[in-house]
Amino acid sequence: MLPLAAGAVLPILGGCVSQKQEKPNILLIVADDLGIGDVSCYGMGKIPTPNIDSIAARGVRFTNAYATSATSTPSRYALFTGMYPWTNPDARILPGDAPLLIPTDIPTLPKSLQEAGYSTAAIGKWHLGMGSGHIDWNQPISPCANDIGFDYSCLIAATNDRVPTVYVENGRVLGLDPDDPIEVSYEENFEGEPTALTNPELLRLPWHHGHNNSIVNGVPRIGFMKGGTKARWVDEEMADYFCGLVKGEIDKQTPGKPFFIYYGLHEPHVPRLPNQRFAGATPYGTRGDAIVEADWCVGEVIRHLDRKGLLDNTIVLFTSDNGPVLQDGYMDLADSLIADHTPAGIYRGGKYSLFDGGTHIPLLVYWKGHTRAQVSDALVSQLDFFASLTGIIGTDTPEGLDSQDLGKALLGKGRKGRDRLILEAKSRLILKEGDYVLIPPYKGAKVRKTTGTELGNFDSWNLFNLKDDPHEDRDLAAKEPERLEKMKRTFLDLVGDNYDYDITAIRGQK
Ligand code: NG6
Ligand code: CA
Repeated sequence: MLPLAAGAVLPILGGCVSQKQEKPNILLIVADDLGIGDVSCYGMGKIPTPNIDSIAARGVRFTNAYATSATSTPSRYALFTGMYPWTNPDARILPGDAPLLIPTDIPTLPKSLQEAGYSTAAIGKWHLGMGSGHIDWNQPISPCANDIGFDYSCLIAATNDRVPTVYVENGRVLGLDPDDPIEVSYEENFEGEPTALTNPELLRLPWHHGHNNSIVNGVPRIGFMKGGTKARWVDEEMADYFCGLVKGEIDKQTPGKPFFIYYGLHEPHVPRLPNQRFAGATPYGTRGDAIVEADWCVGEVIRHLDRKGLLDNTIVLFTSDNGPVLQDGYMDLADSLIADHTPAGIYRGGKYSLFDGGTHIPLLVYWKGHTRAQVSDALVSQLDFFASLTGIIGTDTPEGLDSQDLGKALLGKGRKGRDRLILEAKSRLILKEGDYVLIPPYKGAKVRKTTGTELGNFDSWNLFNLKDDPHEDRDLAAKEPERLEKMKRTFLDLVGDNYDYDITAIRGQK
């Protein structure tokens, strides 16, 4: 056990009239498509992230932490529900008008925290759907994030490249002019509305693949949208907007009542349009500059907590929803300017991939007086945040979750992580167990041409030892047949019918 540092919260003693809060606040920051090599304290890449690194300066830096999935929706589903995303066949990249993916009657992390007396807020990227079918964006949208455990929410419905390009606060589009109603479609354009195909002259950021529907702020998007002109976000102001909301949320807190804030950073997901003041912050183009912007936001929020005297009793977690990608649909030069920067660090693949770079993400955890500067190689997943955080704050953890209580590991008080973890990329599943990873055969292209991603699709079972071979270059299937058989059995026992050689065709994911 670590000794409690001065200023750490001690249990209230009998007779003490102190209003001291017993449970710690929780600030969970989840970046979008940020690689392990994009965070400078991992010592792999070249972009400076001093504010994010400051979490690790007195906290735990995990070198073996995983999102459950190589894309956002399933990854965030697991994080909030504590369930493997492949147990819900709808948990895959959602359009901006998708219904709420998380059923309102299942346990969620924010609900459990609410029950434990927390005020809860979700700010930033959502991508878990809202409403129950066809959404009228001009009316209150129900159910929404507030129905799965958040007292307050202000969100982008999906991603910053998908319509509608508006903020949705507590289920209502913010700043909507009733005389200019919003309409959204993922099927067809609205008559007379410009798209990237009909009006390329309106574009200030050209598209590379996909992203050729409605144009908002000179940026072509996925999906069609009409109206809601005043409500549309300004991409370059999004970081300041959400950062300001998080600070405002901190200011709103009642003394003595703990809070949970989920802060979904939109960076460095495409389109990468950081504020002008970050232009040229790195030699890596707008992707690098967007990462510096995200780092600035993290610093702002941490400094704000500190100024308010709240940092001392706040568990700060910083992570990313999936691995990095350079070319994800716009001609923003992210790939040609990459030079010596390595977003996925020493790992192979990235976003969308079954290779390690798809899900091996940064994770930093800091809680003053409880964590000390250290590096942990315990295998932990965002899937485990639910049971671990409820365990740490001493409240009930619902039965039947896939989430494991790794609270000790998360605070650096033990090195015991998970024994094994199923990872997912576009419905394809693999098994990670100890130092080994088992990749079953999958039909489909070896490389996703549009993004240049090595997908990890093999014709046979592949086995890698990540400790000796972090880049997964040497298949050990023939060399270690016994381990291969054993891991195959474990994998098939765990995933059952969810393993299918041709799964992407079945689930319609390309
Ligand atoms: C893909 C988009 C990509 C990105 C991704 C979601 C195309 C061609 N590509 O379908 O640009 O938006 O979805 O990313 O449309 S995620 O990080 O939210 O999962
Ligand atoms: Ca993502």
